[in-house]
Amino acid sequence: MNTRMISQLLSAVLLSAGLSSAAQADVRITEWMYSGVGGEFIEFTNLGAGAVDFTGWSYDDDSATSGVFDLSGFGVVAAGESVVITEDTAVKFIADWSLTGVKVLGGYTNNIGRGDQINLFNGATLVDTLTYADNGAAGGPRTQNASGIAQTFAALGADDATQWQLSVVGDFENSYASLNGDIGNPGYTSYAAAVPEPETYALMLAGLGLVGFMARRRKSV
Ligand SMILES: [Ca+2]
Ligand SMILES: [Ca+2]
Ligand SMILES: [Ca+2]
Repeated sequence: MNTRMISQLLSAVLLSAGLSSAAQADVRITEWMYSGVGGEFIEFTNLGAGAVDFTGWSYDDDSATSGVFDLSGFGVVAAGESVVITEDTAVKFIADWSLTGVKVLGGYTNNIGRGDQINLFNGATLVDTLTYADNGAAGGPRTQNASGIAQTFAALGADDATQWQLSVVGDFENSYASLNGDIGNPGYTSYAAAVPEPETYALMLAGLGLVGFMARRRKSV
């Protein structure tokens, strides 16, 4: 591989990195439990490369109306950060799940049922939606006393509940039992780590540059 080819490869890597981060939807529904011994909850995660200001964001169930439950209280949500809403009080939810450093907004009253819809809005714009009903056409797991988690990264944002499954203790999302015995992983998703940070691209490029340098050295010896 000559220097020109290496520099072309580097450009291609840079370009694909830029494109994939731009095409990456920023915030996704990443977990939900419609009913539990403790309060039901929904988790949203910022899967983008940059922070997202939640001022003016809101949640609703199948009435699908923006502004119903205000999410402005989350403030600025960092890249990779998961935030949680619950019908419980935030204080009780945080205690039940032994959370530290997780933003929780409690007290929503537009509860979700066994078959329902989760809608996330930025202003009037629908950012993500998930329709589910284990007893209906939408399918998906019955998230009673255990939350629903996406089987793959691609399932996030796909609005296809059949690509979700019940969390079990010790699964790939590090699910665990709350003090109430509900199973889940509120405030965390392994999928956040699947999104490369800009620093990672820089490291990849540095690595490629080193490979190119060594290749050139080997040739000149
Ligand atoms: Ca419920
Ligand atoms: Ca409903
Ligand atoms: Ca989670």
